[in-house]
Amino acid sequence: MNSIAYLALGSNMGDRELNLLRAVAEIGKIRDVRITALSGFYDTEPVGPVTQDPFINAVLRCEISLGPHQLLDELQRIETGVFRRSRDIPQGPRTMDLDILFFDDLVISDDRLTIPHPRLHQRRFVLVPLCEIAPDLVHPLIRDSVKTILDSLPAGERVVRV
Ligand code: PH2
Ligand code: MG
Ligand code: MG
Repeated sequence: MNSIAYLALGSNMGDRELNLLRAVAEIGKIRDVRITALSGFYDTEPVGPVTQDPFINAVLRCEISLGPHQLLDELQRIETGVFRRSRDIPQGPRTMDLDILFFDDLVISDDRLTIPHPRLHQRRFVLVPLCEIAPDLVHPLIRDSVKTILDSLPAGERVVRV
């Protein structure tokens, strides 16, 4: 295990908490991935252009000996294979959304993957659970800790621990 990745989990369709628990179990089953921290689960107001139901969100840390694109392949396999998610409305409702937030301090942008996740620094539903498990983690582009980034956001959408 030679890298550390932080992943965001989100669901706003079906049994949202059960979906997150199932996703954590599936991520734990990936060869070459070991989960080393899991935040609490948060009930969060939907953010973005689409009117939709509230989400449950969480964040986890894992040790991993896959590359970022191999990890993306595994997460997409879980989204489509386990949760039967099909091509859906961008930023719209979903049974499971698994996003890579950070992968070591890599900065990547290609047609499949942008790391760090391009909107994480604006999203309380990511930063609040992330601060629970890694407040001192430094964003490699912004060069501030996630705690500092969260503290500098204006009061925003509802994020409540369940
Ligand atoms: N995901 C989105 C769009 N909006 N809002 C919340 N609260 N949580 C999410 O995970 C979320 C969202 C698209 O990925
Ligand atoms: Mg997402
Ligand atoms: Mg996604």
